Parts: sequence; C-alpha cells; structure tokens
Amino acid sequence: MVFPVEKIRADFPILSTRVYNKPLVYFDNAATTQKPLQVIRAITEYYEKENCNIHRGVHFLSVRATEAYEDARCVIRDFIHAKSCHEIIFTRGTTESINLVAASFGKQFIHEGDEVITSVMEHHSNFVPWQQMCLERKATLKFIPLLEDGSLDMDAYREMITPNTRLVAVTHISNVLGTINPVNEIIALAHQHNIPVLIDGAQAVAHMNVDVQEMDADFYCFSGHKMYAPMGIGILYGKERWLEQMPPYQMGGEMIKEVFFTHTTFNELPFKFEAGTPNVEGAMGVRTAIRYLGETGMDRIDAYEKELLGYATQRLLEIDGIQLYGTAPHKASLISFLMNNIHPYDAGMIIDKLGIAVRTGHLCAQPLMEYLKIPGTIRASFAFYNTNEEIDRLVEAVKKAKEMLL
Ligand code: 7TS
Repeated sequence: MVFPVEKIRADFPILSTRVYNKPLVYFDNAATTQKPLQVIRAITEYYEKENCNIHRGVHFLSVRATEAYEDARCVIRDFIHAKSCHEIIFTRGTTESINLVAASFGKQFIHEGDEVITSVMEHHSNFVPWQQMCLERKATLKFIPLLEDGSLDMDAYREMITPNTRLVAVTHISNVLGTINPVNEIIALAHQHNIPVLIDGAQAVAHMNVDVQEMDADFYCFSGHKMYAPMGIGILYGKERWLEQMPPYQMGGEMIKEVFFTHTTFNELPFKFEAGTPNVEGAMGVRTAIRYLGETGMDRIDAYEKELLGYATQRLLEIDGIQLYGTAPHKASLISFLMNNIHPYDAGMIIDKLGIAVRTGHLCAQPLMEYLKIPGTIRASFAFYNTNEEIDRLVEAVKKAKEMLL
C-alpha cells in the first residue's frame, strides 16, 4: 500500500522540530497527538472571524458561533455513528466524560451492595472515578483479569456478572498493552442482563472506525487531543435513554430551563450536561480534525499503522533481552517493552537524548503495573505520520541504551 506519509508529515509543523540537535522522532502519540496546520488554522480563524459566546446572543456573531459549535456536535455524531446530535456532550476530555457518568449515573443508579465491573488494564481515568464512587456508595468494584498475552479473560468476565451488577466500564484499547478489547462481545454479554456499558475510547477513535450504534455502547468517551485536535475538549456519547434519566453533573448557566428562588428546572439534552461557557475553539478543532481523518481515510490510517506496528515489533524483537508487554492478536499501534533488568526511566533518558520521544513509567495504570509486577514500561506509540525510518532510529537508540546501561 502506498500511504502518502511525506505529504501528511508536511501538514504537521512540529514534526520538523530538532531536539538535542537531532530531528525529533515523536513516539508519544498515545499521550497526545500532534496537530496538523488545518486544525491550528481552524482555531486561529475562529478567533479572527467568529469568536463569541454561544447560545445566548441574537446578534450576528453569536448566532454564527452557535451554528458552528452545533455543527461540530453533528460532525462528531457522524464520526462515531451516533443516532442523534443531542447524544453528544462536550466535556474537557475523556477524564471528565467518565467522571460525569460516575457522578451522575452513580448518584441515580448505584446503591449499597451494587457492583460495578471494570478491568485491571484501565487507565486511572477509567479506574479511580469508579473506585471512589463505589467507596462512597458502598458498592463493590470488580476487575476483569488478563490472559498471558494481555487480552481480557472473557470467561472470568462472564462469571463476574451477577444480579447486582449495575454497570460495566472498560477501555476499547489499552494505553499500555495496545490490546483492542472485544467491545461488541463485552457489551452484548452485559446487555443480556440489562446492564449498561461505558467504553473508554481515548486510544481508539484516532486509529480505527468507531460505530457506537453497531457496538451498542451505552456511553463512549474520548478526548480531542488524542485525535489531532486541541487539548481541553472531549466528548461523552451517551444513549438518550440513559442521559435523560441522569441528573446534571455541574450547575450553572446554559444547563437550566428556568431558575426560581426556591428551585430550578433543567435544560434538555445535550445542554443539561454543559454548564457554563464551553470550549468553542476546541469544538472547531475537533471538527477540522475529523475532516482531516476523513480525507486521509480511517481504513488507510488503520492499515498503515498496523504496518508500522508489525515492523516495529519485528525490529525490536531482534534485540536480545527485550520483553514485550501486550502481544494480543488484536493490537493497536503501540508497543510497551522492557529490556533485561534496566529501569524504564534510565533507558527513557538515553532514548530521549537521541531525539526520540517515548513514554516511560507506569503510564497512569498503576494497578496494571502491580498486576504485572513491573515498575513501569517503555512505550512507543505510533501515529500515521510516523515512518519505518523513525522506527529504525528507535531500535538504534534502544541498542545504545542497553549498551550503556548493562
Ligand atoms: N483513557 C485512556 C485509555 C487513556 O489512554 C487516557 C490518557 C485517558 C483515558 C485520559 O485521557 P485525558 O485526555 O482525559 O487525559 N492516556 C495517556 C497516556 O497513555 N499517556 O498520557 C496520557
């Protein structure tokens, strides 16, 4: 397959940065992706031509900014194939989307003795909100264990569901192991018992086609900044029937219908969950990023990133003493590894000095590190602007780190 990677790279100005006098290799895409000029320009243009507070003015600019913001909501609806635009709630990011559900769904539906199921591979964002909510509400949090290759133990999951289970919350793709979880199956199993499922899509939306209706997710959460859009904006998709039953998460302007001295009535969806002035520039960025992904082609991105993953896996395994974490057959384009007894921070520092940005440490998944009995990993995560030549540089850097540290 010929993928126009050089043309794409030209759209991302930061990729031509030099660090320590070497061309930057950016392999920390799971933490945040870089932004194409198109997204950067959309934000500038918004401030040059459209900036205004939305949903509250009748003047020209306010109407225009409101229309653009609501258009972005519907572009996101199309992107994840949701049924309606009002099932798309703007948040600050995946973390806030999950906190919203934990707080609001928790308040309404979780009581003493109830159970919530998550997994041992979750990012803290999809772990701590459930843990704290369960502690507060005297409910029990259960964890789906893993198989050797880093996939979820589906038999254990099946047995974990009881008449007290109220919610299942799992990640679509692990940010540490790269495992692509069988979300359709996870959801179908829960639905047999009328249990709703929240999927943390933070690592998925920029790398594969997502269809929330086809998977039948009840909630789906993701962040703009991991899909080539700005920081500070994220999305909560929720099925109307759940969102309608859930109380507001934050109180203030925009989320109200009428306010009296003694009580308040709340706005309809999606505004019920969007208190205060929103991140309009962020929504403009997400809209443009989605167009960019669409023009490049999600299937082509997916296929190219799989090639990168295959090449990187093969090259890294050439190094003696490399241990990979996460070898499931369905894997996204990231690799976590350790070598010999070298601490990931020490290796990470040397790799960094060679101009390569990788992530080291617990990757915001301390329970998983405890489960795997390791201090952390070194993680290289790829995006569709990365190349095999960059992977060659990583391999050289890892070899050098090993030489220096062993
Ligand atoms: N869920 C997963 C699976 C993630 O990987 C992350 C961030 C989050 C949730 C939280 O997203 P946020 O945008 O609200 O912060 N993951 C990482 C990472 O792997 N390295 O830095 C951030």
